[in-house]
Amino acid sequence: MHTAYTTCPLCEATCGLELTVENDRITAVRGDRQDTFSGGFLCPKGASLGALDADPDRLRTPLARRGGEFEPVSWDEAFALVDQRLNEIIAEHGRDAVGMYLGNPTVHSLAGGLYAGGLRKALGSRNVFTASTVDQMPKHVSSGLLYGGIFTIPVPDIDRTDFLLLLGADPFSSNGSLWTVPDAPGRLKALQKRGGAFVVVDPRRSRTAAAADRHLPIVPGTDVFLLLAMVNELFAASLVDLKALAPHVEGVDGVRALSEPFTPEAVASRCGIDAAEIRALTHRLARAPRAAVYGRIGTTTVEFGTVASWLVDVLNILTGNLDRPGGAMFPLPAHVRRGTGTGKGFTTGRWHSRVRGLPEVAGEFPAVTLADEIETPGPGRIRALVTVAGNPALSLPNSARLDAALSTVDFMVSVDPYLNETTRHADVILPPPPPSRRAHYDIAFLSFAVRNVAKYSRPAVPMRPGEPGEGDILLRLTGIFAGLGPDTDLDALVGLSGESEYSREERLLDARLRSGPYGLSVADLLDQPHGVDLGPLTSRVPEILRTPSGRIELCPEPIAADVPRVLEALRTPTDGLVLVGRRHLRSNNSWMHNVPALVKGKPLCTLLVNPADAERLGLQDGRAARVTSRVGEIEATVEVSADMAAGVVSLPHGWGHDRPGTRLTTAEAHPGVNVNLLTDDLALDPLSGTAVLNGVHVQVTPAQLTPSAQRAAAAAQ
Ligand SMILES: Nc1nc2c(c(=O)[nH]1)N[C@H]1C(S)=C(S)[C@@H](COP(=O)(O)OP(=O)(O)OC[C@H]3O[C@@H](n4cnc5c(=O)[nH]c(N)nc54)[C@H](O)[C@@H]3O)O[C@H]1N2
Ligand SMILES: Nc1nc2c(c(=O)[nH]1)N[C@H]1C(S)=C(S)[C@@H](COP(=O)(O)OP(=O)(O)OC[C@H]3O[C@@H](n4cnc5c(=O)[nH]c(N)nc54)[C@H](O)[C@@H]3O)O[C@H]1N2
Ligand code: SF4
Ligand SMILES: [Mo]
Repeated sequence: MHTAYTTCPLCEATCGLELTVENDRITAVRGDRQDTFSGGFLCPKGASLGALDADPDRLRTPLARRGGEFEPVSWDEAFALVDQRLNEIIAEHGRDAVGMYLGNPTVHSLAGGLYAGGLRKALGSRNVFTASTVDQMPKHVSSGLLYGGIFTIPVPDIDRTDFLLLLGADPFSSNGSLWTVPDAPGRLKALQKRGGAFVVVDPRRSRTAAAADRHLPIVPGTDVFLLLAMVNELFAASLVDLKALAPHVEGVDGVRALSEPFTPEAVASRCGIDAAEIRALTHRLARAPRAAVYGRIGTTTVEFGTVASWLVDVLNILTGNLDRPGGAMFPLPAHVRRGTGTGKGFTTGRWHSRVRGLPEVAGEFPAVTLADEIETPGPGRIRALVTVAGNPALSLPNSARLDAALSTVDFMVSVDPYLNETTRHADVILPPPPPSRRAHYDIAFLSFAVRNVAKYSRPAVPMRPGEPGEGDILLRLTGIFAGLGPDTDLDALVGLSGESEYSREERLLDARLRSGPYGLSVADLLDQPHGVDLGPLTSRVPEILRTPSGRIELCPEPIAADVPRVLEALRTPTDGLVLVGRRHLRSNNSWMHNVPALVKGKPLCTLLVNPADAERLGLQDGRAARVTSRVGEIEATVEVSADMAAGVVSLPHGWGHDRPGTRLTTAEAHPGVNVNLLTDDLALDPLSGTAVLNGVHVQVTPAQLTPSAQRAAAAAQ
């Protein structure tokens, strides 16, 4: 029996864990109280890491489809099959015929952080898709345009601020996103205790909204109007004050002009928030000694995701809160070099998708068009698909269509520990080892951390002989794509030579740390199992900028060009019910419903309906409702809740574990329904290609009506 210290890989909070390991199994999980960053915080998901690790449904060997059935095969057999089939397809149809989808856990692993880029490059296909375009791509685009770098994303300096405005985020449930902030609830309560405050804008009284000093229920999809009105008011009331940032910003007048039509009065009824309230909020933000605005899923996966994401930063800049302590700041992680202050800037649309002509963004196409590229005949059609750590069959809009499309590809390989809704379509499944047998360093999330910290941990349990790590799997695939085959020298593939006492990933990380701003090494981190604290965030403008001008380009042309569309939407009245999503502390996107402790108790996948709407629509708590949208219909259990704003219903994503041919014993017993049978693959934010997952128009009727009565009831809405 021994104790191991590691970092939880399950969400962006990067909590330190203390694991008790007996006979190579995790028998207890505690928050690591000595962790320099998380201080012992632990949520129910982290607490279930042992159960997740030992899940009997987790695949232990590769599987290959033989005559319709999956059979265990050796690693060598599995890779040989992938090499043969993919290279046949590439030889016959070219590289674009192989599509790739990278899912969310790719950014939670050291292997993904180090090798996903090389994997994409070696494949050389334009048909690359990731979960970013059902998530945060609007923020990347806005940051690319403002600062020249898509990862140049400021985070609220929560521990030193006086006032936070949070839009479309529920960190009490999600534990923060693009904001690595372990124990967000504790830090928000500490803010209140020291006399500060936070305000939450959300159509649902979320757990975070319930704890806030003020909750503003907003009409879904209208944050862009609210934020423009706040900008308008800053100018109108002469509250614009860039402070130390002034010499580094251009385009302020352009922003003023863009915001002119969006007075608080003009947007109030569309947002469902009084003009006086908008003014008071703006003045509170501007007058707070130190403040920050933050927006997440409810501001990105919407019709105007990029403009809204940009406005979040515009407000921080116009109030002088960007890049100063207590405002919104840029972390300086240990593995990333300092910048030079200028660069090439950022553009999109360097090439376009074959079927819908959608622009490339950050080297990928919108995930909403994956089905089009599989279904539509012609040169460049996707005939083979590689998925890594993704479950697009549940996580992408109009998933009935995508699910059907996945069953038609000639060859599919999935790097995934489960036989689930997506991988059931694969020909070969390559399972990475469980968390206990993985090294950990957060390449992605330390760039969004509210303190500069660094932490590395070796696997808590030794790797099994002959067992490839996720890094080996990704590199062998890279070798296959590069035409070198699966047995190529993996060290050479990543530019390493000679012997070392360190693992391949450790050597690569070590090189990055040594050339990083603190000159750290892997050895330094191995000496500090609870992490190294590198201090509070520091100002980084102008060094961090990579725009051609060397300044923050506050009024980028692509954004300005999208604002007329916003104005048109403001003037176009809408009505009817809209659907939004939500997250729960015991759930994690689509893949943790197989852990009994996380799904026991009250069902999590319910349709939240405001009491007045329930009454009007004849819906009853605990009874089924039929929900219909342009693309599909589902039946969901109603939960009448005064937390929901009137006119808005909410259903979480990641459910619908009732597909045949999966191996998810617990999840299949708690299937829930897949909300993405309702979301629309034609609805997207054009600047980022991101799907509209919030603010989806739906009709809701009691499920017990006859089909014709249902149609009549839906038509009446
Ligand atoms: N309607 C609606 N849809 C949404 C959202 C929403 O809010 N509403 N949210 C969107 C967001 S933000 C996201 S990020 C996406 C997520 O979408 P995806 O990334 O497509 O899906 P996940 O549910 O995260 O599934 C992760 C997959 O990785 C596998 N996996 C788990 N751990 C590992 C590992 O260590 N290695 C490998 N190789 N595989 C692993 C799991 O078995 C699972 O198959 O969903 C999006 N879809
Ligand atoms: N427990 C748990 N934690 C997670 C995940 C999980 O599935 N479960 N997923 C992880 C992932 S991949 C991500 S991307 C992050 C996401 O992190 P968050 O963005 O904090 O996630 P949510 O909890 O979905 O919060 C989004 C909120 O936006 C609200 N909302 C919906 N539409 C609108 C709108 O139009 N305007 C406004 N203002 N609000 C709106 C919803 O009601 C919801 O409360 O969470 C991560 N952490
Ligand atoms: S908050 Fe996130 S990182 Fe922390 S224990 Fe929970 S799942 Fe893990
Ligand atoms: Mo996400």
